Amino acid sequence: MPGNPRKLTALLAATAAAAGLWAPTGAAATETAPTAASAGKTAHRVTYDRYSLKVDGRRVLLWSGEFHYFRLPSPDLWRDVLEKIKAAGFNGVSLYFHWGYHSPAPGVYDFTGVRDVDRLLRLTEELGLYVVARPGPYINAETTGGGFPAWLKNVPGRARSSDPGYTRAYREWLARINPIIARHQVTRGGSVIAYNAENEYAANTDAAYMEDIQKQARAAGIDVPITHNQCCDASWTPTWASGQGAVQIPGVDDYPQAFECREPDVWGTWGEGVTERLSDDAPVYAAEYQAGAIDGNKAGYDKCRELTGPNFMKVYYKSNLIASGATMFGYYMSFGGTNWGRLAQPNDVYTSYDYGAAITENRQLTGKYDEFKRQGLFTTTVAPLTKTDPAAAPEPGGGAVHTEARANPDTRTQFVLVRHPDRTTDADASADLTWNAPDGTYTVPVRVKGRDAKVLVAGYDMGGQRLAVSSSELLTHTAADGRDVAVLYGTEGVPGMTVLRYTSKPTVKVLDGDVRASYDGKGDLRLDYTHRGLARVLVTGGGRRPLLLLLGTDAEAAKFWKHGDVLVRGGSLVRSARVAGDTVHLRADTDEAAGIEVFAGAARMTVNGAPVAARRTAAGTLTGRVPGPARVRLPELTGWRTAPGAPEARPDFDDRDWTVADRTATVSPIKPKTLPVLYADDYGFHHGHVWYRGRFTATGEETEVRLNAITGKGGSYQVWLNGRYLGSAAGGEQKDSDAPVNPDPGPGSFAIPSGLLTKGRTAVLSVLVENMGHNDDWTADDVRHKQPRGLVGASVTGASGPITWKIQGASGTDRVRGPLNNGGLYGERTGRHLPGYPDRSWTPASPAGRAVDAGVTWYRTGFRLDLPKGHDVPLTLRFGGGSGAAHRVLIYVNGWSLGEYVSGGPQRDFTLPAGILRQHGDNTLALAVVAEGRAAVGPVSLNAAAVHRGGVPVSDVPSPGRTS
Ligand code: IPT
Repeated sequence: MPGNPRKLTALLAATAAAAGLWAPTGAAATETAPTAASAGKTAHRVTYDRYSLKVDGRRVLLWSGEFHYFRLPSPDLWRDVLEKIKAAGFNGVSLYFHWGYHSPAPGVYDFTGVRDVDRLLRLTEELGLYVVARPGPYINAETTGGGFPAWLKNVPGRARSSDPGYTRAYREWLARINPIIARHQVTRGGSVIAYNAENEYAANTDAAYMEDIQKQARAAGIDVPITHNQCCDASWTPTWASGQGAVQIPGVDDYPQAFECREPDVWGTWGEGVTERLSDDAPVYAAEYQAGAIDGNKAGYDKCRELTGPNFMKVYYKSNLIASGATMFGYYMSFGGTNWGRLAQPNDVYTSYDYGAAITENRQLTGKYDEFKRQGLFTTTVAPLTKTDPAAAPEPGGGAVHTEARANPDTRTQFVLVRHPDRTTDADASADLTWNAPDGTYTVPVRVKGRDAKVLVAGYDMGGQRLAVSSSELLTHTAADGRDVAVLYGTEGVPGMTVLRYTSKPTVKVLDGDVRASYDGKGDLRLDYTHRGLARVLVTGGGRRPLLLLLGTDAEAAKFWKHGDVLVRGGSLVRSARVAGDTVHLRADTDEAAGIEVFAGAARMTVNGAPVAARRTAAGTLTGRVPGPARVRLPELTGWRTAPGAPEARPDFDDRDWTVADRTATVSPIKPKTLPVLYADDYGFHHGHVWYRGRFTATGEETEVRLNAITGKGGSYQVWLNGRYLGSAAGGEQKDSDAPVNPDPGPGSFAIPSGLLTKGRTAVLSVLVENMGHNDDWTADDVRHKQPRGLVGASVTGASGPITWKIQGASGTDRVRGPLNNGGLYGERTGRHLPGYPDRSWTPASPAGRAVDAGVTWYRTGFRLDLPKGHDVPLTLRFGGGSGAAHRVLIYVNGWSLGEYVSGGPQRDFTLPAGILRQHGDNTLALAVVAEGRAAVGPVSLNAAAVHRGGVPVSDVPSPGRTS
């Protein structure tokens, strides 16, 4: 993440030329996303015009949420999250593919296990979610190296350019990922509807490179439209809308709230958030629209969720829908996940990438989820939204509200935005709109209470009904059992009116609530009510099929779920609903015993495969009762054993197998302060801690060790001389490529106690340096991402001869867990983090209340889980808070690195995803405590973030133990 993106505008150069075109076709109608039926692999045609994407000529409004499979290392949970995304009304997902996650070394790629993206794409296909595939090669995403493999740091040639070195490298990645994406395209019966080239490619651009990415895609059979996500607004040039390297559908990223989560009430820091049209021939594409925030200032993600909460979503998303006419949306993020392993890019994020998203890191649904559902069900139900032009808005009368409108030129359906003129105000304003709707002119009273906005609809053929106008918002509608069911909603306590058209006087029966109906004799049936609870009105006759109209509040609207034509009310999550014969089959999660109601022609109900007693209601629906969750007891973490973990600090440690560090040149644009080059990446050690051991012949006059280390933000390093701990220092970082290269990064000077060194004897300097992850390459200039990790300068004041160095990082790559999983701590090199490590000889002791010395200390224990079957119990590891010197704790569960606790840091709860965690079996927990002085970690416990009956079946992710 670049800081304020506007800062960089000046760096960027403009290009302009002719637009690339894609065959426009088709009439207005909607297309639902691919369904399981399309698993029969029917090929579809994907086209577009200035209004929208089209599948087989039918228009699609793409409402997608961003999801990072690499931040959820349990493929069965991909289903959980994607089902939740689908149930929120999304019809698509936007997926980054992470080069570095798949490639530990040049020419080596892994697409198995937690990296099985073919499986991910099969799943999107099965669930009927369209995919915007975003394989970079550069992705940013606050992930290490912005998605580049760390080995790219050693490849000469500027990344994100057409330099031959980089070209060879990225073509290798594209040659692997493109064929996987290609076989899952909508055009081959799959889910991929668009392909995004590069990512916010606006600084130091190279059009030949941008063009070549697309050539590589086409050569691999990618034939869906190619898109790009331009940073922030069209002032960022090139936009890739025209000229060499142009894409078919240029889109814009918009983060109007910016990222200051400490001030969640400050709105619009980065502008109005109205997606710009970049091409006359392609739809307006909100490629990344803010749906959360990174927590650079460590306010905690709940504050980020507030900054981007339901009110912001109402005001900004609805404003954008009407002001921009966009029909392609990617909300970043729908679920953020975890920077497990060493996935984080250290400047902006820590272990959690919760992002303040609608679905939390622990896969829980929030108030933002409800708002997504309210908006998503609407945008993906109402077909005329796929083709709209700006239209005259109803006059707001004397009232203090702002109106803005769009209309479908074919159906004449109107969409009217109603909000405060100043989006950030929390006033309570009312107005009577004079609305020239397709069916007549109406006076429509509206009220905007607080930070809110509404999109009202007029002149809409709602199934078999005609909605003339309404001051309530439309959630969705279905047709089942020979009648229509429609849900309208509005602010609690605020009056509403709805006009429906009939050819003769219909019969109105108010089943529930207080609704007054009047028929004007000329076709208008007017309903007046106040939004309170859920009112039910049955309208029959009048020349139309029956309508069950449900009038609710925001909260009531959020209780609905829609799967195909089955509308369901209740349950904490309804994953799927299907009617077969006279039975409706639901897959649902419940948090408490509660009613569940189905608005479809069925007489029986099953929930999660089990029959549920159900009865028909007066409203012609079916209600059943579902049980709540079982009680869960979690084990205490006991039986700990401990062992010291920094033998490398001892002068007699055997480092015979270590790599000699004697290089004198580096590819990095940042040059070392002293030689030899000690950059960890240059010796093939890319992730986690590295150890250095330097030897020199002592003069006895030495006074000070002076070092410089780059760890990335938040890291530290530790120094021993002849086994004596000299202390620690903060690791440096090269913050921003706009700033001059820091000449003295991560400095540390360590006084040498007199008498420690003896003249003529070999002295051994041991240095442990953490690597917090690699910087991104947002500005495409190599300065950030190729900045080194490890020591960049070393000298001993008073020494006369040279220091000879050896270096050791991670030994080999864990085949299953991947290259980012572990670093070069002694315990990591010897498998102490793995299941089955023989720790019997270790000292029994728990981390709670026990102090450790500076350096590295390991703890291990095991625990058995037997969570109730058919439940979802997301667990976290909770750090109660320690004391003493600064310390950090690497967390390993069944050998998987699930995060780093940092004393005084923002995160105390660490997500332990089911699958990595054996929910019914034995688990191994290993902690590596790296302390800068004497410190106590404090209590560590298991904690349930929630208990749901339901969930998805989760099988254990293979977690090989120590073999030797
Ligand atoms: C934009 C990136 O495209 C995306 O990868 C991610 O970094 C996101 O922002 C922030 O979380 S960068 C834009 C905010 C300038």
